[in-house]
Amino acid sequence: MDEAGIARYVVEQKIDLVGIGAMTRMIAKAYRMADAVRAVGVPVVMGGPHVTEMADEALGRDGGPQHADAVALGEADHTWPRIVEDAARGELKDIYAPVDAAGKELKPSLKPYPVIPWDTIDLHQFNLVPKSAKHWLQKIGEGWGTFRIVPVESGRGCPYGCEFCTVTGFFGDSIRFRTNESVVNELLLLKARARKERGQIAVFFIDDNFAINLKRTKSLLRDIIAAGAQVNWVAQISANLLRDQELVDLISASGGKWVFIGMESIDPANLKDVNKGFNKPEEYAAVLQRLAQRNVYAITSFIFGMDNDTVGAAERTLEQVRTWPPGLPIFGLLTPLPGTPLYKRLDVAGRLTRPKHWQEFIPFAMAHTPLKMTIDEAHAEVNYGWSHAYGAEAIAQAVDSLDDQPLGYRVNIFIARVCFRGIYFPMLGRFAWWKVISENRKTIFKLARQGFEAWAESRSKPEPAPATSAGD
Ligand code: B12
Ligand code: SF4
Repeated sequence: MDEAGIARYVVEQKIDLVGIGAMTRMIAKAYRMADAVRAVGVPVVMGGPHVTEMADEALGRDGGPQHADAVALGEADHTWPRIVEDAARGELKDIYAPVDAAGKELKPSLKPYPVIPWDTIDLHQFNLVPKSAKHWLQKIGEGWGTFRIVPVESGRGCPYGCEFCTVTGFFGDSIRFRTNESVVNELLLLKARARKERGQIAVFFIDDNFAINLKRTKSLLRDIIAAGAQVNWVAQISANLLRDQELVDLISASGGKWVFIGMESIDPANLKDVNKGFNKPEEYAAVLQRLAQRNVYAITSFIFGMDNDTVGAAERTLEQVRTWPPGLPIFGLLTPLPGTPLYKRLDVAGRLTRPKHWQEFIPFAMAHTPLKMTIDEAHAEVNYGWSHAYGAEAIAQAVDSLDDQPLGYRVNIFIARVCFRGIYFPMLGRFAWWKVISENRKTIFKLARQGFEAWAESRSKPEPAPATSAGD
């Protein structure tokens, strides 16, 4: 919806209160939407990591325009019911803080957790299969009529405190988990739904560091296996925790397919600068090998524009990446998000070039000056990373390196690479898709030929003799 659309919708549906959550990256759009809703006389409450740090901005107390009638600070599990009650009485307050009567901060426990009706809820927004392909894809194997990636939370918090990260400040360093039982029940509901609708479901465990408590994660994965609740899943886990062989075995046995690893840099000096010295670049290769041996692959995330980065950082990183099992490398720029220690350090040093960068959001653009290169050079490094990791040659190389694996794995890595390419090179319009297909035609033909050969081979095998009954 655009601004006019949302205003119309709110009026037509007679909506009395609108809640908007947003990350820093999309806050400018969130404010525009909030302005449109407030213009038709409906109050807006905003929440999430950005307004928690910038409540005055949202409430128009910093000299700028007001966008929200109320702001929910931090985790709003307990404050949301209060907000709704106050709104119904027409007594909305400006700020809702997650504190008890004595003013002490309340961190919601995840032990009692609401049951999400995954068996009946509308899952349309999570579906990646276009409508036009649904009919045909439904008939393949167990059915691919839908492919939904569903976010599931199993715990909150990460105590590591990396300098650029919002999480430790936002959720506090108190780590909380749901019960194994409630997570397993959710997976069972999702699995049954996929089977019933002849579609596929994968789960994205949104925990910031899914294995932050190894003992608990292993016990959850064991319970998933015992209950037969395996679905394909992806999670974020820091590299240091993946040293544990037993954990990797359990990840694979419980349905883990992709692990997102915040590698950030191959330079230990950079890692130390951002308080992520627990990442050891010399062990990245071994970690990725351990995962790949169990057919689990990695989304490896790198940040350029760090203080020790110099021109050529992207190629130096790619030299390493090329020696690792194929995965999905992604590249970003060091971004000072409000409220983070990084923001404060750069602010004090006078290095912020766009202190309110979120108000004029530009994708992949720095908001401060790096120490050993210019801003333009940092932008060029990111461009180099994406262009070279997602060019047709690199994609073909990734697919070929899996030649000893079943066809499904190769198709999987090909589709994933093409989709991830879209993070940096927006895939808008048919022409963009045709261009990608044309550039990668050799790999596509190769995969199609292998698929046809496998199909023909299975057809040429003699039919097994029909079973005879004891009476024949
Ligand atoms: C899942 C996730 C994603 C997914 C989202 C997919 C999906 N379908 O959900 C994907 C992978 C797309 C993603 C992408 C990005 N993400 Co992200 N993501 C997360 C993650 C891990 C979980 C979010 C979540 O669901 N949390 C659980 C819920 C319960 O917490 P919550 O959302 O904060 O909500 C609570 C409160 O904030 C509040 N609240 C939230 N909204 C509202 C609204 C109202 C009205 C009220 C009252 C309260 C309220 O109440 C909730 C309950 O307590 C968070 C980290 C984290 N643990 O939160 C990072 C996080 C939100 N992402 C972050 C970032 C930076 C990004 C990217 C910009 C990364 C990048 N460089 O590209 C992109 C941007 C994407 C875009 N479209 O522009 C940052 C945001 C920091 C910031 N200040 O904005 C976070 C905090 C991680 C971090 N390391 O700092 N992300
Ligand atoms: S390990 Fe990940 S979630 Fe934890 S503080 Fe560092 S970047 Fe944030």
